[in-house]
Amino acid sequence: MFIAQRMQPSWLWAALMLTGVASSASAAVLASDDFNRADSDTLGTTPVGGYAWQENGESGVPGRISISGNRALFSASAEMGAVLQGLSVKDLEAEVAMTRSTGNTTEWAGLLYRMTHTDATFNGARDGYYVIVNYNGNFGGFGPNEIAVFWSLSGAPLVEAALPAAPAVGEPHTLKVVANGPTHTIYWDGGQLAQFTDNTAGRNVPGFVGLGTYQTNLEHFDNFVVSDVIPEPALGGVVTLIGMLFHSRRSQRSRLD
Ligand SMILES: [Ca+2]
Repeated sequence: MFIAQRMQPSWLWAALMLTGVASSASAAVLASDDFNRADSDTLGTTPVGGYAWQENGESGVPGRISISGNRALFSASAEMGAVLQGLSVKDLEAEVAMTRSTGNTTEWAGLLYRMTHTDATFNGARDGYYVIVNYNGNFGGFGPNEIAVFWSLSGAPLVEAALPAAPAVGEPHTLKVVANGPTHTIYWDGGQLAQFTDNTAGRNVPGFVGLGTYQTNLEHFDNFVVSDVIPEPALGGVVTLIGMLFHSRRSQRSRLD
């Protein structure tokens, strides 16, 4: 109150503008893949970033993870994963367009991040965050048409939320996660769906990013993008900034007086 009463509007604006600039610093794209290339039995490398996809699970069989119609196609009935080699990041934004391309046999599909290993699949054998869109499966009370995030597929979900509507076969949807320190936010088709904080030791660390499926018989992924995230300034920093501006103005006035 004291500060607000004594500060001139111009100083308030300056403080607000600086705060805005600090919290909206642009993120840089680290890797992206539109999968727009010739059909192939392997995913290859990302056009932006040049990271090689490591295909896990049943990828050894041609066609189980492939480029098909300018999208990535996962077409096995077991756990699968595709993780970028050489890109380890902690604070990130990861986004992908995903399309459930068959009906009842499709269970899970989604994103992996902060993974300890690049050979991860949706089987929980590797530590990391699993963002799972559940079309048709059941796992510890986590049911169809929900999104949940697990650490290593162990224990209860860290967060769980119902999808706005059941994804129809052939209908693309956008899944995005923003991980900033211990705070994780999940978006579906651009809208925030869930958020959680995880302060467990050993989880606020860099790791690998990728795609995963489980019991999925035809899931298409497209437009995968990984960006870094500039950590937002702590509230204490903002208060300090305003305090410094106020102090500076009072000093000027003292000298003038
Ligand atoms: Ca594409």
